[in-house]
Amino acid sequence: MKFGIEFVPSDPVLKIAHYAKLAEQQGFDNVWITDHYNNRDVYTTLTVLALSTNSIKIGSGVTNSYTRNPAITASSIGSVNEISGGRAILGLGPGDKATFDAMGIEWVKPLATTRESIQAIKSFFAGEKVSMEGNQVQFCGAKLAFKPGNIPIYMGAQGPKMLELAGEVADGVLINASHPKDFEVAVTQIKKGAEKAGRDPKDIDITAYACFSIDKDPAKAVSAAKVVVAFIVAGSPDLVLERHGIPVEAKAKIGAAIAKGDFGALMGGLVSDEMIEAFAICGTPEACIKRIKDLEAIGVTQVVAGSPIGPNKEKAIKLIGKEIIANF
Ligand code: F42
Repeated sequence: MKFGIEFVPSDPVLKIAHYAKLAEQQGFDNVWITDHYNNRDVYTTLTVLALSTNSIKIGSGVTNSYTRNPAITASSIGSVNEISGGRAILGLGPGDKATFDAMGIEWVKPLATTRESIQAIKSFFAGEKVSMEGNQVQFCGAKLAFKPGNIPIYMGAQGPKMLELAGEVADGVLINASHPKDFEVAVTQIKKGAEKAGRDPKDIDITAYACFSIDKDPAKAVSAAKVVVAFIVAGSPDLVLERHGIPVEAKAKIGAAIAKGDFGALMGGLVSDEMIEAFAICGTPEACIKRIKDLEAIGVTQVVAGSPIGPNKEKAIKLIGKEIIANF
Protein backbone atom coordinates (compact mmCIF):
# COMPACT_ATOMS: atom_id res chain seq x y z
CA MET A 1 0.00 0.00 0.00
CA LYS A 2 1.27 3.45 -0.94
CA PHE A 3 0.23 6.55 0.97
CA GLY A 4 -0.50 9.97 -0.44
CA ILE A 5 -1.72 13.21 1.03
CA GLU A 6 -3.86 15.91 -0.53
CA PHE A 7 -3.50 19.63 0.06
CA VAL A 8 -5.89 22.30 -1.17
CA PRO A 9 -4.07 25.54 -1.95
CA SER A 10 -6.75 27.59 -0.25
CA ASP A 11 -3.92 27.65 2.30
CA PRO A 12 -0.81 29.74 1.55
CA VAL A 13 1.74 27.89 -0.57
CA LEU A 14 4.52 28.12 2.03
CA LYS A 15 2.26 26.57 4.67
CA ILE A 16 1.58 23.66 2.29
CA ALA A 17 5.33 23.32 1.73
CA HIS A 18 5.76 22.95 5.49
CA TYR A 19 3.13 20.20 5.63
CA ALA A 20 4.57 18.47 2.55
CA LYS A 21 8.05 18.34 4.11
CA LEU A 22 6.51 16.86 7.24
CA ALA A 23 4.63 14.29 5.13
CA GLU A 24 7.86 13.34 3.36
CA GLN A 25 9.59 12.82 6.74
CA GLN A 26 6.67 10.67 7.87
CA GLY A 27 7.03 8.29 4.94
CA PHE A 28 4.26 9.39 2.57
CA ASP A 29 4.92 8.46 -1.08
CA ASN A 30 2.93 11.16 -2.86
CA VAL A 31 1.59 14.63 -2.31
CA TRP A 32 -1.35 15.78 -4.44
CA ILE A 33 -2.38 19.41 -4.98
CA THR A 34 -5.91 20.22 -6.09
CA ASP A 35 -6.65 22.60 -8.99
CA HIS A 36 -9.50 25.13 -8.82
CA TYR A 37 -9.23 28.65 -10.31
CA ASN A 38 -10.18 30.31 -7.01
CA ASN A 39 -7.27 28.82 -5.04
CA ARG A 40 -3.51 29.39 -5.37
CA ASP A 41 -2.15 28.06 -8.63
CA VAL A 42 -1.41 24.33 -8.71
CA TYR A 43 1.86 24.53 -10.68
CA THR A 44 3.25 27.41 -8.57
CA THR A 45 2.52 25.26 -5.53
CA LEU A 46 4.09 22.14 -7.09
CA THR A 47 7.21 24.15 -8.00
CA VAL A 48 7.66 25.29 -4.42
CA LEU A 49 7.14 21.67 -3.26
CA ALA A 50 9.72 20.48 -5.81
CA LEU A 51 12.27 22.84 -4.29
CA SER A 52 11.42 22.17 -0.65
CA THR A 53 11.23 18.34 -0.69
CA ASN A 54 13.67 15.64 -1.83
CA SER A 55 12.01 12.32 -2.48
CA ILE A 56 8.22 12.52 -2.23
CA LYS A 57 6.38 12.40 -5.59
CA ILE A 58 4.36 15.52 -6.38
CA GLY A 59 1.24 15.65 -8.51
CA SER A 60 -1.71 17.72 -9.64
CA GLY A 61 -4.74 16.14 -8.03
CA VAL A 62 -6.40 16.98 -10.41
CA THR A 63 -6.15 19.49 -13.22
CA ASN A 64 -8.47 19.57 -16.26
CA SER A 65 -8.52 20.41 -19.96
CA TYR A 66 -11.23 23.08 -19.86
CA THR A 67 -9.28 25.75 -18.00
CA ARG A 68 -5.87 24.64 -19.36
CA ASN A 69 -5.10 23.52 -22.89
CA PRO A 70 -3.44 20.05 -22.89
CA ALA A 71 -0.28 21.52 -24.48
CA ILE A 72 0.03 24.00 -21.59
CA THR A 73 -0.58 21.18 -19.11
CA ALA A 74 2.16 19.07 -20.72
CA SER A 75 4.58 22.01 -20.57
CA SER A 76 3.66 22.90 -16.96
CA ILE A 77 3.96 19.41 -15.49
CA GLY A 78 7.04 18.79 -17.66
CA SER A 79 8.67 21.84 -16.06
CA VAL A 80 7.77 20.58 -12.57
CA ASN A 81 9.21 17.18 -13.50
CA GLU A 82 12.50 18.79 -14.55
CA ILE A 83 12.75 20.97 -11.42
CA SER A 84 11.92 18.06 -9.09
CA GLY A 85 14.35 15.61 -10.66
CA GLY A 86 11.66 13.36 -12.15
CA ARG A 87 9.17 13.34 -9.27
CA ALA A 88 6.13 14.77 -11.06
CA ILE A 89 2.80 13.00 -11.66
CA LEU A 90 0.02 14.43 -13.77
CA GLY A 91 -3.43 14.01 -12.26
CA LEU A 92 -6.09 14.96 -14.83
CA GLY A 93 -9.87 14.85 -14.73
CA PRO A 94 -12.77 16.55 -16.44
CA GLY A 95 -12.91 19.21 -13.70
CA ASP A 96 -15.44 20.67 -11.33
CA LYS A 97 -18.63 21.84 -13.04
CA ALA A 98 -19.52 24.35 -10.32
CA THR A 99 -16.31 26.32 -10.83
CA PHE A 100 -16.72 26.17 -14.63
CA ASP A 101 -20.23 27.65 -14.35
CA ALA A 102 -18.75 30.56 -12.40
CA MET A 103 -16.09 31.04 -15.10
CA GLY A 104 -18.60 30.87 -17.97
CA ILE A 105 -17.02 27.67 -19.31
CA GLU A 106 -19.35 25.11 -20.85
CA TRP A 107 -18.75 21.52 -19.66
CA VAL A 108 -19.17 19.58 -22.88
CA LYS A 109 -18.35 15.91 -23.36
CA PRO A 110 -16.10 15.39 -20.33
CA LEU A 111 -15.34 11.76 -21.19
CA ALA A 112 -14.27 12.47 -24.77
CA THR A 113 -12.33 15.55 -23.64
CA THR A 114 -10.40 13.51 -21.08
CA ARG A 115 -9.64 10.66 -23.50
CA GLU A 116 -8.42 12.98 -26.25
CA SER A 117 -6.45 15.19 -23.83
CA ILE A 118 -4.56 12.19 -22.48
CA GLN A 119 -3.77 11.04 -26.01
CA ALA A 120 -2.38 14.50 -26.87
CA ILE A 121 -0.47 14.89 -23.61
CA LYS A 122 1.25 11.51 -24.06
CA SER A 123 2.45 12.70 -27.47
CA PHE A 124 3.69 16.00 -26.02
CA PHE A 125 5.53 14.07 -23.29
CA ALA A 126 7.21 11.97 -25.99
CA GLY A 127 8.44 15.13 -27.74
CA GLU A 128 6.23 14.57 -30.76
CA LYS A 129 4.71 17.11 -33.11
CA VAL A 130 0.99 16.82 -32.40
CA SER A 131 -1.68 17.03 -35.06
CA MET A 132 -5.09 15.67 -34.17
CA GLU A 133 -8.65 16.30 -35.17
CA GLY A 134 -10.52 14.93 -32.14
CA ASN A 135 -14.14 15.50 -31.26
CA GLN A 136 -13.10 17.92 -28.49
CA VAL A 137 -9.34 18.37 -28.79
CA GLN A 138 -7.60 19.66 -31.88
CA PHE A 139 -3.94 20.38 -32.62
CA CYS A 140 -2.29 21.49 -35.84
CA GLY A 141 1.39 20.60 -35.57
CA ALA A 142 2.00 21.75 -31.95
CA LYS A 143 5.28 20.62 -30.35
CA LEU A 144 7.01 21.43 -27.08
CA ALA A 145 10.56 22.77 -27.31
CA PHE A 146 11.63 20.27 -24.64
CA LYS A 147 10.79 16.61 -24.03
CA PRO A 148 9.13 16.05 -20.64
CA GLY A 149 9.57 12.26 -20.86
CA ASN A 150 7.57 9.53 -19.27
CA ILE A 151 5.50 11.27 -16.57
CA PRO A 152 2.79 9.03 -15.04
CA ILE A 153 -0.79 10.11 -15.79
CA TYR A 154 -3.51 9.52 -13.18
CA MET A 155 -7.18 10.16 -13.92
CA GLY A 156 -9.67 11.65 -11.45
CA ALA A 157 -12.77 9.47 -11.97
CA GLN A 158 -15.93 8.17 -10.28
CA GLY A 159 -18.38 7.36 -13.06
CA PRO A 160 -18.44 3.91 -14.73
CA LYS A 161 -17.29 5.13 -18.14
CA MET A 162 -14.55 7.31 -16.72
CA LEU A 163 -13.26 4.41 -14.60
CA GLU A 164 -13.26 2.16 -17.65
CA LEU A 165 -11.32 4.80 -19.59
CA ALA A 166 -8.78 4.97 -16.76
CA GLY A 167 -8.32 1.22 -17.10
CA GLU A 168 -7.63 1.69 -20.78
CA VAL A 169 -5.27 4.65 -20.78
CA ALA A 170 -4.06 5.79 -17.33
CA ASP A 171 -1.21 4.76 -15.03
CA GLY A 172 -3.41 5.35 -12.02
CA VAL A 173 -6.85 6.48 -10.99
CA LEU A 174 -7.77 8.86 -8.18
CA ILE A 175 -11.22 7.89 -6.93
CA ASN A 176 -13.05 10.19 -4.53
CA ALA A 177 -14.33 7.42 -2.27
CA SER A 178 -13.55 5.78 1.05
CA HIS A 179 -15.74 2.69 1.36
CA PRO A 180 -15.08 -0.86 0.11
CA LYS A 181 -18.56 -1.00 -1.49
CA ASP A 182 -17.65 1.84 -3.86
CA PHE A 183 -14.32 0.22 -4.71
CA GLU A 184 -15.93 -3.12 -5.52
CA VAL A 185 -17.81 -1.32 -8.28
CA ALA A 186 -14.84 0.83 -9.33
CA VAL A 187 -12.33 -2.02 -9.57
CA THR A 188 -14.68 -3.99 -11.85
CA GLN A 189 -14.90 -1.03 -14.23
CA ILE A 190 -11.16 -0.38 -14.22
CA LYS A 191 -10.47 -4.06 -14.95
CA LYS A 192 -12.98 -3.96 -17.81
CA GLY A 193 -11.11 -1.04 -19.39
CA ALA A 194 -7.71 -2.63 -18.84
CA GLU A 195 -8.83 -5.89 -20.45
CA LYS A 196 -10.27 -4.00 -23.42
CA ALA A 197 -6.88 -2.36 -23.96
CA GLY A 198 -4.94 -5.60 -23.37
CA ARG A 199 -3.34 -4.24 -20.20
CA ASP A 200 -2.65 -5.95 -16.89
CA PRO A 201 -5.01 -4.30 -14.33
CA LYS A 202 -2.20 -4.68 -11.76
CA ASP A 203 -0.29 -1.97 -13.64
CA ILE A 204 -2.90 0.61 -12.62
CA ASP A 205 -2.46 2.33 -9.26
CA ILE A 206 -5.99 2.27 -7.83
CA THR A 207 -6.15 5.13 -5.39
CA ALA A 208 -8.69 5.93 -2.70
CA TYR A 209 -8.66 9.72 -2.73
CA ALA A 210 -10.46 9.81 0.57
CA CYS A 211 -11.93 12.22 3.03
CA PHE A 212 -9.65 11.33 5.94
CA SER A 213 -9.88 12.36 9.58
CA ILE A 214 -7.72 10.84 12.27
CA ASP A 215 -7.40 11.54 15.97
CA LYS A 216 -6.86 9.46 19.08
CA ASP A 217 -10.23 10.84 20.22
CA PRO A 218 -12.78 9.42 17.72
CA ALA A 219 -15.39 12.12 18.48
CA LYS A 220 -12.91 14.82 17.47
CA ALA A 221 -12.11 12.97 14.25
CA VAL A 222 -15.83 12.73 13.38
CA SER A 223 -16.44 16.36 14.17
CA ALA A 224 -13.60 17.46 11.86
CA ALA A 225 -14.93 15.31 9.00
CA LYS A 226 -18.57 16.48 9.10
CA VAL A 227 -18.44 19.51 6.81
CA VAL A 228 -16.37 17.67 4.15
CA VAL A 229 -18.76 14.69 4.29
CA ALA A 230 -21.71 17.10 3.95
CA PHE A 231 -20.27 18.38 0.65
CA ILE A 232 -19.72 14.79 -0.55
CA VAL A 233 -23.33 13.80 0.26
CA ALA A 234 -24.66 16.94 -1.46
CA GLY A 235 -22.69 16.07 -4.61
CA SER A 236 -23.25 12.29 -4.68
CA PRO A 237 -25.40 10.59 -7.31
CA ASP A 238 -28.58 8.97 -5.85
CA LEU A 239 -27.23 5.56 -6.81
CA VAL A 240 -24.21 6.02 -4.54
CA LEU A 241 -26.36 7.17 -1.59
CA GLU A 242 -28.65 4.17 -2.07
CA ARG A 243 -25.63 1.86 -2.17
CA HIS A 244 -24.86 3.01 1.38
CA GLY A 245 -28.45 3.01 2.63
CA ILE A 246 -28.55 6.81 2.95
CA PRO A 247 -31.96 8.36 2.27
CA VAL A 248 -31.84 10.34 -0.97
CA GLU A 249 -33.88 13.17 0.65
CA ALA A 250 -30.92 13.87 2.94
CA LYS A 251 -29.05 15.25 -0.06
CA ALA A 252 -31.50 18.15 -0.57
CA LYS A 253 -31.56 18.99 3.16
CA ILE A 254 -27.78 19.05 3.38
CA GLY A 255 -27.51 20.98 0.10
CA ALA A 256 -29.91 23.62 1.48
CA ALA A 257 -27.91 23.93 4.73
CA ILE A 258 -24.69 24.36 2.73
CA ALA A 259 -26.31 27.00 0.49
CA LYS A 260 -27.48 28.94 3.61
CA GLY A 261 -24.06 28.53 5.24
CA ASP A 262 -25.86 26.83 8.15
CA PHE A 263 -22.89 24.85 9.42
CA GLY A 264 -24.57 24.53 12.84
CA ALA A 265 -27.21 22.27 11.25
CA LEU A 266 -24.53 20.13 9.60
CA MET A 267 -22.62 19.73 12.85
CA GLY A 268 -25.85 19.31 14.83
CA GLY A 269 -27.20 16.15 13.23
CA LEU A 270 -27.77 16.51 9.48
CA VAL A 271 -24.54 14.60 8.86
CA SER A 272 -25.23 11.16 10.33
CA ASP A 273 -22.85 8.45 11.54
CA GLU A 274 -23.87 6.38 8.48
CA MET A 275 -22.69 9.19 6.19
CA ILE A 276 -19.34 9.42 7.98
CA GLU A 277 -18.98 5.62 7.71
CA ALA A 278 -19.79 5.72 3.97
CA PHE A 279 -17.77 8.72 2.90
CA ALA A 280 -14.74 9.03 5.17
CA ILE A 281 -11.84 7.09 6.57
CA CYS A 282 -12.35 8.39 10.06
CA GLY A 283 -11.52 7.75 13.69
CA THR A 284 -8.67 6.40 15.75
CA PRO A 285 -5.51 5.00 14.12
CA GLU A 286 -6.89 1.47 14.74
CA ALA A 287 -10.18 2.28 12.98
CA CYS A 288 -8.33 3.83 10.02
CA ILE A 289 -6.00 0.81 9.73
CA LYS A 290 -9.00 -1.53 9.65
CA ARG A 291 -10.63 0.43 6.83
CA ILE A 292 -7.37 0.64 4.84
CA LYS A 293 -6.89 -3.14 5.16
CA ASP A 294 -10.45 -3.66 3.87
CA LEU A 295 -9.69 -1.42 0.90
CA GLU A 296 -6.42 -3.21 0.23
CA ALA A 297 -8.24 -6.55 0.11
CA ILE A 298 -10.43 -5.23 -2.72
CA GLY A 299 -7.53 -3.98 -4.81
CA VAL A 300 -6.81 -0.44 -3.63
CA THR A 301 -3.07 0.23 -3.96
CA GLN A 302 -2.80 3.80 -2.68
CA VAL A 303 -4.70 5.68 0.03
CA VAL A 304 -4.65 9.47 -0.11
CA ALA A 305 -5.41 11.30 3.10
CA GLY A 306 -7.61 14.11 1.82
CA SER A 307 -9.35 16.95 3.65
CA PRO A 308 -9.61 17.44 6.55
CA ILE A 309 -6.78 14.90 7.37
CA GLY A 310 -7.64 15.48 11.04
CA PRO A 311 -8.75 18.10 13.56
CA ASN A 312 -5.11 19.20 13.75
CA LYS A 313 -3.27 18.70 10.44
CA GLU A 314 0.22 18.58 11.85
CA LYS A 315 -0.67 16.09 14.58
CA ALA A 316 -2.66 14.02 12.05
CA ILE A 317 0.25 13.79 9.58
CA LYS A 318 2.55 12.58 12.38
CA LEU A 319 -0.08 10.11 13.60
CA ILE A 320 -0.53 8.65 10.11
CA GLY A 321 3.25 8.28 9.76
CA LYS A 322 3.81 6.70 13.14
CA GLU A 323 0.69 4.59 13.59
CA ILE A 324 -0.47 3.79 10.06
CA ILE A 325 2.28 3.91 7.41
CA ALA A 326 4.59 2.04 9.76
CA ASN A 327 1.99 -0.79 9.84
CA PHE A 328 1.93 -1.40 6.08
N1 F42 B 1 -11.94 18.53 -9.97
C1 F42 B 1 -11.37 19.73 -10.01
O1 F42 B 1 -11.85 20.63 -10.73
N2 F42 B 1 -10.27 20.01 -9.25
C2 F42 B 1 -9.69 19.10 -8.46
O2 F42 B 1 -8.69 19.40 -7.81
C3 F42 B 1 -10.27 17.78 -8.41
C4 F42 B 1 -9.72 16.74 -7.66
C5 F42 B 1 -10.23 15.45 -7.77
C6 F42 B 1 -9.60 14.38 -7.14
C7 F42 B 1 -10.08 13.10 -7.26
C8 F42 B 1 -11.23 12.87 -8.04
O3 F42 B 1 -11.71 11.64 -8.16
C9 F42 B 1 -11.87 13.91 -8.67
C10 F42 B 1 -11.39 15.22 -8.56
N3 F42 B 1 -12.00 16.28 -9.22
C11 F42 B 1 -11.42 17.54 -9.20
C12 F42 B 1 -13.24 16.08 -10.01
C13 F42 B 1 -12.89 15.57 -11.40
O4 F42 B 1 -12.27 16.56 -12.16
C14 F42 B 1 -14.17 15.14 -12.13
O5 F42 B 1 -15.14 16.13 -12.09
C15 F42 B 1 -14.80 13.91 -11.58
O6 F42 B 1 -13.87 12.95 -11.21
C16 F42 B 1 -15.62 13.33 -12.73
O7 F42 B 1 -16.58 12.56 -12.26
P1 F42 B 1 -17.09 11.33 -13.09
O8 F42 B 1 -16.03 10.31 -13.16
O9 F42 B 1 -18.38 10.98 -12.49
O10 F42 B 1 -17.30 11.83 -14.60
C17 F42 B 1 -18.44 12.54 -15.06
C18 F42 B 1 -17.92 13.51 -16.11
C19 F42 B 1 -19.45 11.62 -15.72
O11 F42 B 1 -20.58 12.00 -15.90
N4 F42 B 1 -19.02 10.47 -16.18
C20 F42 B 1 -19.84 9.50 -16.87
C21 F42 B 1 -19.36 8.09 -16.54
O12 F42 B 1 -20.13 7.15 -16.69
O13 F42 B 1 -18.18 7.95 -16.13
C22 F42 B 1 -19.62 9.64 -18.40
C23 F42 B 1 -20.50 10.62 -19.06
C24 F42 B 1 -20.33 10.55 -20.58
O14 F42 B 1 -20.24 9.50 -21.15
N5 F42 B 1 -20.26 11.69 -21.25
C25 F42 B 1 -20.06 11.77 -22.68
C26 F42 B 1 -18.71 12.41 -22.92
O15 F42 B 1 -18.16 12.30 -24.03
O16 F42 B 1 -18.26 13.08 -22.00
C27 F42 B 1 -21.03 12.74 -23.29
C28 F42 B 1 -22.42 12.32 -23.22
C29 F42 B 1 -23.30 13.31 -24.00
O17 F42 B 1 -24.42 12.94 -24.28
O18 F42 B 1 -22.87 14.43 -24.28
